[in-house]
Amino acid sequence: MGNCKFARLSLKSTFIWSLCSQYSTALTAVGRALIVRSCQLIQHRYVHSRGLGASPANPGAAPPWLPFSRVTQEDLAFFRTLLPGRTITDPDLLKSSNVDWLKTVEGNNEVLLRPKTTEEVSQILRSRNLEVCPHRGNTGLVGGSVPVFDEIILSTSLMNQVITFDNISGILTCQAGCVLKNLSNYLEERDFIIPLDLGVKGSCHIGGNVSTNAGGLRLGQFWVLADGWILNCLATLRKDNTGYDLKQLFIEGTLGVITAVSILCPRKLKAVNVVFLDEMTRCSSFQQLLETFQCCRGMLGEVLSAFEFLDASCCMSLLEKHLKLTNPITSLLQTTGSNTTRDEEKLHNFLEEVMTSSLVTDGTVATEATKIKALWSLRERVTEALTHEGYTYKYDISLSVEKIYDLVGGYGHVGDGNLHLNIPSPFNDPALLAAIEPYVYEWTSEWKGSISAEHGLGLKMRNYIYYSKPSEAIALMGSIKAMLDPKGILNPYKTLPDNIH
Ligand code: FAD
Ligand code: 2HG
Ligand code: ZN
Repeated sequence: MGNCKFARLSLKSTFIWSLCSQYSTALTAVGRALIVRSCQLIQHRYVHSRGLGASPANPGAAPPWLPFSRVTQEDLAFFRTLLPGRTITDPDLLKSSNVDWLKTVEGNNEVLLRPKTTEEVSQILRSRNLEVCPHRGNTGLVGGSVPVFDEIILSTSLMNQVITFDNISGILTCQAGCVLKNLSNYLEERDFIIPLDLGVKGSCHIGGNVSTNAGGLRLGQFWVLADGWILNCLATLRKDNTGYDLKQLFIEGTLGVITAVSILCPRKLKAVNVVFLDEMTRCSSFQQLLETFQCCRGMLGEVLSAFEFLDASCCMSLLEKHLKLTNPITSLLQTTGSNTTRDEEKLHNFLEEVMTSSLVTDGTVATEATKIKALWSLRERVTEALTHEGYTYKYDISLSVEKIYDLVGGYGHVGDGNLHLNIPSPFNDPALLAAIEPYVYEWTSEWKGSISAEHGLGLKMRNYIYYSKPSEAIALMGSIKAMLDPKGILNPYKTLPDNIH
């Protein structure tokens, strides 16, 4: 990663980048292997530590433990009667549910519950008044899906049924624990698609997607509030402008548990093309990529369905090294339309235009499903490749699209102005962290960007919310939380800062 476009970087970001390269080259092979192994260990282990709390100087620190009640034998007896065979207390079975996907946060939960119905979720919350952490896929990247101390894990893994699908309106209603890929297969068989595609679609579930607001896809939901109250807002209407839009509130399991969702699904279109463009390796300018993007929007218009970029010098070497995936790309675009001949002609004209104007030096078009999948893997598997590097400092920022490459390179969703900036290091090092933070947040805030474009705040980012939202808005969020969850039992320590001021 060390040779990424130094000339374009500001002084501070050059410092960050050069630190990264020093760290990755200065270690001997043996030392590196040892350090990498120790990095597999957990960054935030709050077990028994009862964290002292974050401070302005250390906003990423453990939150203070809140004195919730412990699970008693009476609670367990109640759960076992309510959920026979679905109340898990075996420490071996609980292990993986206590650790997040990145292996950076670990809780010390002793009970995992697997309800099957909304009514059971309601009973769990209403009757016992214990703090819960809802989860399912556990692919969240900000430590929201695992307990921080000993919160009960409420898993929706058995709430995995499609309830209805209307093939006239395209509205799907299903339980919250349906795996995204299963829903996608279900819909494809009916000539529809789920309007969201993530690299982890085989693991994440629709309830997790909706509660992290991935893809903004919800029409309506069924929620259970902290006191067990069931709220049915499972709209199956495309238009409904009656009152406040409550569905946007149910973020990261902090205000309610989502038990079912309704989603508007588009028809599956037959003509799909994926193109990778080679512009930056030779022309080496993000400005050129933006010009290509502009041209693409103009010439492909309504059929353009994705425009992603990867910094070839950073991301492709990781893919090659850890996953043996080669064939470097720098940007990837997808068109989805209904008319194969017309779409291919549009694409052909676009490619001719960008190559004639020297914005692009090369391009490969894939129309066949396996090749399309292979090209998407190059983009989607960067996150996985990074996990082999040891420790990764992860940032997920959004700002106006022409600014996204001014900080440092990375990869992301150009169309959304969303940059995933990942800085790998052989180990979790306070000196490196101090070089990166709060600079990244300050810079993003200065340019009116968001410090969490799509992954949410969870545990790790909760205290950074002030960089993206005014104090008044955060105070209002605190009031909403206090009203809907007065005892603070729903996914405590997540989303909102430790101190609201
Ligand atoms: P979990 O991780 O289990 O939970 C996530 C959060 O939602 C937690 O706070 C949890 O408490 C809460 N929650 C879960 N279920 C419920 C429920 N039923 N009711 C209330 N709250 C609940 N995100 C994107 O936006 N775009 C991407 O392209 C993307 N790509 C990713 C690629 C990889 C390789 C990985 C590891 C993650 C990616 N993510 C992406 C992060 C994304 O947030 C998750 O993958 C996904 O949306 C979370 O679903 P999940 O089922 O795993 O939820
Ligand atoms: C993606 O776009 C995901 O691939 C994950 O949002 C991003 O690894 C990341 O930082
Ligand atoms: Zn992303």
